[in-house]
Amino acid sequence: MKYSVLLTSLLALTLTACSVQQELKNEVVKAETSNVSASNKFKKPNIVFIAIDDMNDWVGYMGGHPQAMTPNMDKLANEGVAFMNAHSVAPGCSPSRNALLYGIEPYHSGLYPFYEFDLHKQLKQKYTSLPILLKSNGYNTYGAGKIHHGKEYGETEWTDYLDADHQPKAFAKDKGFSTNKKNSFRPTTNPYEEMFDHQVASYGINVIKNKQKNDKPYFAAIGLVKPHLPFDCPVEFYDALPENITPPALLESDLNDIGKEGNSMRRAGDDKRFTAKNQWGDVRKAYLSCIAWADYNVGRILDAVENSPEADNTVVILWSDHGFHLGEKKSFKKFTLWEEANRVPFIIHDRREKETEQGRKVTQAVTLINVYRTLAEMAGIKAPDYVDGNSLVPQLLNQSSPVLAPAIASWGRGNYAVRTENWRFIQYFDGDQELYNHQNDNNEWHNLAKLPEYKAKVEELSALLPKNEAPTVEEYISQWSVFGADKARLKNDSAKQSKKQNKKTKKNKKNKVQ
Ligand SMILES: [Ca+2]
Repeated sequence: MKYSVLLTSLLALTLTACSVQQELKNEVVKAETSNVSASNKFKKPNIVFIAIDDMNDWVGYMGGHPQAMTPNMDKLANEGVAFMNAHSVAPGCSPSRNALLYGIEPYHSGLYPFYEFDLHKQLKQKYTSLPILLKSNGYNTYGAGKIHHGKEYGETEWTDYLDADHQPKAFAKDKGFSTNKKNSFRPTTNPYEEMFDHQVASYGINVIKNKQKNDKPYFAAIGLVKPHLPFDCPVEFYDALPENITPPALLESDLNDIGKEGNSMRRAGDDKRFTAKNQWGDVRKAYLSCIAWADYNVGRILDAVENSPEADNTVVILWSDHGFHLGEKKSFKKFTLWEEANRVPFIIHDRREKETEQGRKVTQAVTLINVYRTLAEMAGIKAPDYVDGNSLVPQLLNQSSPVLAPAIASWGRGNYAVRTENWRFIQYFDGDQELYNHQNDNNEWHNLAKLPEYKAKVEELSALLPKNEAPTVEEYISQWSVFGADKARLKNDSAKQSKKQNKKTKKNKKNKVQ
């Protein structure tokens, strides 16, 4: 429609300049391309949905680290559409996955922090999760590994689900180190088949392989848990990395222009410890090895798709729930509103559109909130009205189509980051602000928010922040993960509660003694 209007108006102007004619030709080609996709719209594709845990931009095609070993994700990016400026909705597993899978921004749902798993029962009364949407609209839904944050394997969502085994691990001698079971940075010597992600990928491969012609289309949700802590994976992937790992670029004075709330999100203790004990090299090497291991399993899944009889009617979507700091801003882990904790690998390869989308790179900022509507459109299903975000199908067909939904991340009520193509703006609940220009400051070293010449930019980006915030859902809340406007109050409440509890226990003990 858009193209035919353009065509008519251009013809009416009877412009003859060669460049205009060329432009016209391009538009006609684009118009034809978009007709091709229109014909596919009504054919339900199989969907291979690869969810990765805690993988930042240390992936080859993203350029986050020079020693990344990710041939399979790089290949997928070269075949499909890679969103180069993609970000999590929240830099933590629970809020990120809740937003993506229920299709709702934290500032609309109130789901800013982490929750106990029991919360899902009540969420399903209120919202339609993506698996439920697909299952009730003609799909067989299969899941394995980590999809939701929490074991949610019920039959309302899943035709079948694999709860893979965590086998006891054997560790290679004299490689890496560990301080406890979770903070472990050591390679393993178990056979690959014993590893959780191998089992999870194998389950997905079986779904892909065993699809019969007359079966319903499938949604195969394959949730890999690496590179999440502990950073342990088969030793071959560890040994394939060089001895010396390049550290990320660091600026000693980086934190001088960051306020109280920003600083409170950092894991300063971990950074201090790794620096003092000279352990950052081992930590980074173990992280990169787990990325390589995840990539190996992604490769197994992609091979299965490639060799499946329905390869040309399959959509592959790969995403990570959020990023990860490995020393940048003197921080370890996630839970900040900076680039490193939020930027994620995000690739969509609609194999029905092989010819048109090959290797496109979208540089506009997007968040994973758009996944729900994108997959709903691809499957020809109407998303429920409450669902946030927009379908990215226009960007899959033409990377210059403007993304409609602003890219906003939140970490605690009142704390938000807005990402655009070139800028990151952070607004904290206490009024503090940060502004970074990614055209010349990829590392987010220089906070421009307080400089008078950036006042207009701050105002422009502030206008994108949510106008109304849902109150934080407090049932089943994980207290440790509360940041922002509710932190002090909830901390007080829980302190009062435990004081009360202690008094009660003491009284009971006294009564017993008497
Ligand atoms: Ca700085």
